[in-house]
Amino acid sequence: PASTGLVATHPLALATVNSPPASVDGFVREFLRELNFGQGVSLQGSTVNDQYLALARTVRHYLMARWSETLRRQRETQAKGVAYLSAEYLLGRQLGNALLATDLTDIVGEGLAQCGIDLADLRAQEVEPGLGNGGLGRLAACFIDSLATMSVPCIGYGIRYEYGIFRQTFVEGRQVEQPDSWLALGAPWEFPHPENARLISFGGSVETTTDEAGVERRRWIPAWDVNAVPYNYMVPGYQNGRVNTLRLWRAQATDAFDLKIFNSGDYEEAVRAQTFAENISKVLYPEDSTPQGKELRLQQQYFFVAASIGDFLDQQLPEDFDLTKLPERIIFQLNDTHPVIGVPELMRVLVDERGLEWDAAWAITQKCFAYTCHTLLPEALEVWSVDLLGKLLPRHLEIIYRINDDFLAEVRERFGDDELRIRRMSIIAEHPERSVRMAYLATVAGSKVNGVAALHSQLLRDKVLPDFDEFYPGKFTNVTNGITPRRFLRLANPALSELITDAIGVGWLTDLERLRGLESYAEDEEFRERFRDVKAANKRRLDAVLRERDGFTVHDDHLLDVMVKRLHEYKRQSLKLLHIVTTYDRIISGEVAAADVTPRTFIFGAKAAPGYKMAKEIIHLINAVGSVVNADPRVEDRLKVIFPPNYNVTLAEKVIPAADLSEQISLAGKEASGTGNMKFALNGALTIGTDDGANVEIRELVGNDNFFLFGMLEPQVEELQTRGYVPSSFYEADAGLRRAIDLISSGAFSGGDRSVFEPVVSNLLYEDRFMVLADYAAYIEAQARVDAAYSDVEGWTRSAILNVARSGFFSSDRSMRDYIERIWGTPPSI
Ligand code: 7GP
Repeated sequence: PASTGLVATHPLALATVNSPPASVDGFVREFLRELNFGQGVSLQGSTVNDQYLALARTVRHYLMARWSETLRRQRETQAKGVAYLSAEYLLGRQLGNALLATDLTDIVGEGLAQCGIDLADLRAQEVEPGLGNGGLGRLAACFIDSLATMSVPCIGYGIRYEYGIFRQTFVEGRQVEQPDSWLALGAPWEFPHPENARLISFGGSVETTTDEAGVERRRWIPAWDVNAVPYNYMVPGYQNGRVNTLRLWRAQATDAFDLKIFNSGDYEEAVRAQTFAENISKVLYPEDSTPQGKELRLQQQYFFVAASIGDFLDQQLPEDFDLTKLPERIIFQLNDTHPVIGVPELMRVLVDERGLEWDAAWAITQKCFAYTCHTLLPEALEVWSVDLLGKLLPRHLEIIYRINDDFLAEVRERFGDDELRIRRMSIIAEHPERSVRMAYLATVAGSKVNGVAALHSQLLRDKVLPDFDEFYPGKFTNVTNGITPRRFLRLANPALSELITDAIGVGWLTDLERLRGLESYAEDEEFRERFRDVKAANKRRLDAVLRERDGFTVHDDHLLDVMVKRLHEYKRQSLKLLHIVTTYDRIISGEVAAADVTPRTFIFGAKAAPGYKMAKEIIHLINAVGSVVNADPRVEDRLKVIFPPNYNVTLAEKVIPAADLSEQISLAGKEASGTGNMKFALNGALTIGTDDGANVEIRELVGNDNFFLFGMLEPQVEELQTRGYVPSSFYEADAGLRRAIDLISSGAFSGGDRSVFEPVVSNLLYEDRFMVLADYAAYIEAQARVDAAYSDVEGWTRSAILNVARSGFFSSDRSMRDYIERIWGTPPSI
């Protein structure tokens, strides 16, 4: 409905938005207009930032007609869609993707050149929105890209954090976190709509009231509230005329400040309430798979989920919508447990606000949610103390209790008074404190529960939620993760994309299985040479980026051995480090001549959660080993360890296409899936990896000969655990391992100070929760296989090409098809 309520009389008022002409002249005119009227500067007087902002807005104009058309059609058809609820979206830069979606890259490049501007400089000006920590947030970004490209109706809902994932710097090799002010230079991709703010309440108490019909109803009397202001972002499909919406919420105080107190001169007190409310969307919690018990985090979760569900019911549905039909119209996909508070919220809205009976509301709710789990680490399964939840959301706690009572009654009906089972399955845990197990709530409420790789989904059923699997046959399913080939092949690796298109034609970008057509080219000598040229060019490009960014150099004749991901002990960056130290030790002890060592450059990229001490110690150790190894003349430059700080999506797009070897070395049974592993394979790196997460499926697809498998399998890990794992016995038994660890403890990487890395060393020797030492020997042996394989240039290239050719399965388009088929039942609507 038009907001003015007036009937439009001007002939242009009813026309749909028109796109500017897709020609160089048309673009230049539009761009200069934005520069002049939008930025308020002349071309001569403009800064690079002015030009970038004007360009972004201009490109936006080309998407606008598609966006309004998409919205119009959705309003009209009311087709079933997906509301993706995610606390994180790790989007990466927007400009390149928008240009690709509109097919404007050449026109824009040419037009800017006519203005004396290099498109590359403007691209480099963009600060990526880092509104996620790692895999889970990046996955959400890939999924919404795929859904738009497949013309599936989807709204992404999340939080517009003022500060995203911290900017990592190193001071004397140690991680120091800086705030990420991604909004400081302007945010040209967002559309704020303060007039559509929604009121979100917290705290207070619950009362019983009697309605007109004499029925008793529970009513929440909240104590305080905050506004949720929507910021809309375009999610363009790849050259298909569709633009979906990502709606991120920002917290704004309902009362800006207390004028009376302000005038009395107590400025701090005057804005206290405002600061408190607005903190809700101030900063992304910098963690990944570690527990966090902060009240603010629960506020964030409820804030965005309540705003999103309310927005959907009030704004996206026709006014007379019959809510019993809600499951035919929407599925709320829960990206891990962060949005699970949406379950009692929907119940509250349906029962308390819309007057539905409990059973009817529950029947709707159970069909409207589905839950994706992204972890196997017990400490990463969210729980909220009943005290906190009851204080912040008293009515929701009541609803959760009722859901639990009804659920446990069903369990009793099936299994009798099996008290152990009841206690195991209760949504409410009693120890160590009374708390709500959010994963259980999601499982009970969700129509489906999925893990993110075949092995993960199996372990989820067998180890994490076995009682629920037994209780709900058919509820558990798998959808193996995927990655968008638009960003991670076409945009990140234009040289390889061109080579692929030359060989197999266009079409692979939206149908990635077509890469299979490359298999035969693995046998083509000329193609192999061109493939190597591409890899070498990507290494030179990375070299240029890292030189300018951090002063590092990358040799294009080195094997590029890359481990980029969050720093976590289960991912085992320390195992990679032990390999480096062992190789170094062999050189300096004279066991091998430097000249006989395969020249390798090791690249690390990893942020540690600020409160995760051991992870930060490991970062320090990587940097320390790097400075010693890189400076030691005995190494003759054949080993280089580089660790550029602040690994993010932008850097990933440069690092991954250059890599030869992809390190995916988590302890079997700990990495839910991994998605970096897919990006590397798709870009022609070979994987050295354990039988974990999606590595299992990667190996099955690319073939054993094109993958370096090592280490214990999950059942062996389990068995060793049960037998009693004694890490030091591996240290005692393996001379190479002993020497590597002794070298670290000797102070060789800490200026002779033996105390610096003592915590890392003792952790490995006496605790080693993730069995680094147990897998060390197998890892070293596998790395020797890597060296041998790499010395066969043609054989290596053949394997690399086959990795590309056989990675089509890992497109996030395929993941979305699986979600549609196994979970959502959403027909793609064109
Ligand atoms: C990650 C998993 O660790 C990774 O294996 C997976 O590929 C990714 O999700 C996407 O499914 N998990 C997280 O990023 C995370 O924060 C919290 O998990 C439970």
